[in-house]
Amino acid sequence: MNTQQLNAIASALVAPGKGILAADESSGTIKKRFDSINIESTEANRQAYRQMLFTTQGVGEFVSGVILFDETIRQMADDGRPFVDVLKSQGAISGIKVDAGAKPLANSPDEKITEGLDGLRDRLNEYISLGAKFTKWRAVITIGDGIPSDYCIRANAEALARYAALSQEAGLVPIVEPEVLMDGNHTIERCYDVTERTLHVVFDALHYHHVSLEGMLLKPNMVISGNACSTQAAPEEVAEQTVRCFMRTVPAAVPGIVFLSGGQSNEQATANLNAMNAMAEKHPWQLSFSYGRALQDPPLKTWLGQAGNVEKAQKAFHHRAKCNSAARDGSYSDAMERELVGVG
Ligand code: 5MM
Repeated sequence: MNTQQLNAIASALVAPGKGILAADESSGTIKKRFDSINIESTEANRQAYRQMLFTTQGVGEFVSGVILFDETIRQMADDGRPFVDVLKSQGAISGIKVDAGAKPLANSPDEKITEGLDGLRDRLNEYISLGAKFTKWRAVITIGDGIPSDYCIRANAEALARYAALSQEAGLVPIVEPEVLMDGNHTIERCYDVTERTLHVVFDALHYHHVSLEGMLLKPNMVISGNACSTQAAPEEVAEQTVRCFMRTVPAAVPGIVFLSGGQSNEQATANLNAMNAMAEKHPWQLSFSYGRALQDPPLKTWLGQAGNVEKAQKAFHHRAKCNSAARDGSYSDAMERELVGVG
C-alpha cells in the first residue's frame, strides 16, 4: 500500500467545492429507476444514460469522482473512449462498487448483511487495470421493532472493515458506507441513537483491521427523521444532530464524510448539507456529498430515454451538481435553486 497515494486520492475526492456522483446502480436498482420513466433496462439504454451524465460539459467543476458499477466501468462512449477516460477528461476520478449487495442475514430475517468478500482481492486487481482509483461497499442497517440488533451491526462492520483493508492493500481508497435507512416512522432521535451505535462499531472494526483512516472516506446517512415520521426535522436540526453525532464517533484523521441522500428529495439533500457547512461550529473533516438519487432524479426525469432530451437533461444534472457544490461551503440559496427554470 502506498499511503501517500491513498491519502492524495482521498483528499482529491473531497476537494473544496466538489463531491461524488454515485452512478453505481446494480442491475436491479437501475431497472427500478428506468421503470419509473418507462424505459427498458437494456445494456444500450444504460450506456446511453450514463453517457448523458458523464459527458455533461463542465460538470467536473463540481464532481471530483464517480462511482461505477461493474458493467459501466467496462463500457465506452459512442466515440469509442472508455467511460473511465471520458471522466478523466472531465477531471473526475473513477471508482467502483465492489460489494455484491445486501442479502437476508441468517437468523435475523428482517435484517441484511452485505456480501462480496470472496474473491475480492482478485477483483480489485482487475478493477485497477480498468482504471479504478477508489472503491465502495454499502452496508444496510434497518430501524424497526427491536432492530437493528448488535449482531447485524457487528456482522456488517466486520465485512466493511475486511473490505476496507483489502482495498487499501490493493492501493484503492475505500469508501465505507454504513447506511442507516430512513424508511419508517422513527424520530430523528432514534436515528441519532442507531447512527451513533453503528459508527462506534464500524470505527472499532476499522481500527482492529488496521485500516488507515487518512486513506479512506466515510459515506453515511445524515441524522434525519424517518420518512414516515409525523415530525420532519428542519435542515438546521438535521445539521446540528448530524455533526454532534459525528463529532462523537468519527476520528478527525478521516479526511472526509461524503453523505448519501437515502431517498431525501433533491432540494432537501442539498439544504441539509448546506446547513452543516454553514454552521459556526468547526469540524475536522470535509463534509461533502456522494449522492445517487439526489443528483440523478432531475436528469433521469428529463432524459426519458430520448436522444433529443440529452441537452436538457445535462442542464438539469449540471444544475444539481452546482447547487450541491455550493452546499459544500454553505453558500447554496433558494435563488440559486430557482436559476434553472423549465428543466427537470
Ligand atoms: C447508486 O446506488 C448505489 C448502488 O445501489 P444498489 O446496490 O442498491 O444497486 C448505492 O449504494 C448508492 O451509492 C447509495 O445508496 C447512495 O445513493 P443515494 O441515492 O442514497 O444518494
